[in-house]
Amino acid sequence: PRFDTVIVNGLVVTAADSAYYNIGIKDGKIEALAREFSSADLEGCEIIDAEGAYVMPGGIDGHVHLCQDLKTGPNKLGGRCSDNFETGSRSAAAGGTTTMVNFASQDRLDEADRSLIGVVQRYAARAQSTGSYIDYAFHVIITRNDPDVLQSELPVLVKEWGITSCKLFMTYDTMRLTDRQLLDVMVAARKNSVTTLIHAENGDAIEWLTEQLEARDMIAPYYHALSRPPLIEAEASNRAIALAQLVQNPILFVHIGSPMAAQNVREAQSRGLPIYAETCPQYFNLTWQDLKRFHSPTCFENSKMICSPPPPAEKNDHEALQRYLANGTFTIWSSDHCPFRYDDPDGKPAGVLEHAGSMQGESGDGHNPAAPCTSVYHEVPKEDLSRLLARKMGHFKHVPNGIPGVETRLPLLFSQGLLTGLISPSRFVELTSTNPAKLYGMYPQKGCLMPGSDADLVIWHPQATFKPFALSNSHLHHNVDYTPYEGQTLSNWPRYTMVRGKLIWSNGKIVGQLSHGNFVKRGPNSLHQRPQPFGTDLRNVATWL
Ligand code: DUC
Ligand code: ZN
Ligand code: ZN
Ligand code: ZN
Repeated sequence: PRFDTVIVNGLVVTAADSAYYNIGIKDGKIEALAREFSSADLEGCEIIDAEGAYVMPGGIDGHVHLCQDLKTGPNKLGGRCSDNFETGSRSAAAGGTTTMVNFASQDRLDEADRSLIGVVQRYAARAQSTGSYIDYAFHVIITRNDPDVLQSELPVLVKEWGITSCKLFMTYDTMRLTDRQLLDVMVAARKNSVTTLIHAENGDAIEWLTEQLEARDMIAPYYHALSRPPLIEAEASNRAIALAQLVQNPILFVHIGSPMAAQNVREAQSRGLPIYAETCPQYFNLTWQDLKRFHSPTCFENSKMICSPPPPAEKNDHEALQRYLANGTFTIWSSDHCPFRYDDPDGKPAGVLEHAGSMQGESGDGHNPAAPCTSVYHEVPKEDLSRLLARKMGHFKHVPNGIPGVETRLPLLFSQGLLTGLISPSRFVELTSTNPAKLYGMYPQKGCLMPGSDADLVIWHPQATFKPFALSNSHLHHNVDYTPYEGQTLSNWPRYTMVRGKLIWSNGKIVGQLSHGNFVKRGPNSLHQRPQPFGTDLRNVATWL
């Protein structure tokens, strides 16, 4: 047969356009596209009938945390990760994602982690130990400026591992780099064509505000947001843009959560600077109110919603962020999947016990202390509770930052962005697949449907027959015991997820193999066309740095 599989009757959407055509797949790759294949061409191959539904390049999630074991410091990213590559990739596939880029994080307090190659090897071994249903790659998180390591190891990471992106932090005392360290690492990244991801929050200001809140006993989960008001991200993003411009290094801001920071990005882009931005569903669905919701003064379910940057204050901010999604400011839409369980004392509830009284008088939504508590938190075994107390944790700053969402990333944007008309189907594909593929050096192997590209596809349900439903965590395939989007109405869901020609998810079931997912060796960023140093203008550091 000419093909192994042919997708028929699909409304095929790429970042450029949409049209009805058939897709012929051979040996895991797209072999040919045609208005219609002849019956001779179709003979002997498996036919998948899309029944008029959207067919798109598979989702690429550029921001996933699996098996991340950072334990150091308060105000932390660390906590026990409940998803490994098995459960994480299973959940991703069920939500239409075919490739994920995970973080391999250097632990600054662990001397053994001085070697970035060692860090990457450790994470790669974790992926290999379970396997993965979908393809995967790694960003490296650099938490220290060791010039010798950067000089000797970055070229190896790029050439041998295809790791062409790094993340740098401006906050968290055990992770952040000072401004001059940021400059040093950005210059090293630029020399190696490594795309720099920036977590932009002003760490000093967060620590100062946290102390101010502590002095007033304002340490319940809600105050996490007050320790990081929008100015925190606005200031840091503005500073990072200036530093990036100084050394002419393109940067991508991860998880932008405030309209002020998005506006900084917009302005930099209109000045022609190579500044890119990622945003995530939490910033379009949650507000400070979600951090306030609690059942009784000793119930801290709302620690589930703690993430950094925090959700915006109110619904108006969602609308503002939506405008940046529609007008092209945001480059990619990622999940920032952080799999911290609520029933795990080393997960979400860590630290909310000791100061339980501080919520008194701060009545949240639906507060009824007389009603029985339905919080899972109260079911944490007694010995775990005493272990928590013994560790003297009791504060939002001890709750690991981040929330789960690798599976809901595409469906939320489909319902809230594509079906509402906020963004076009092509913009949907650009945000969820094509741009991450280009930015992270996987295009055109991934992120598009050209002959020769990997046959990574997501096929939705025919819209006319799909019954909207209320999302519940029991629908999801991660190993996390909650979803921040519980109860949200979703109006479609991926029907088929195909990775390199193999169905991984089909009609509500995982049908793929853990051995199928491959490590993706990536190339340079192709979204950014690196300008050649030109002229003799000494204000242009590219001519002399
Ligand atoms: N940064 C992330 O990338 N994820 C969760 C929290 C954080 O600070
Ligand atoms: Zn971050
Ligand atoms: Zn409760
Ligand atoms: Zn993250």
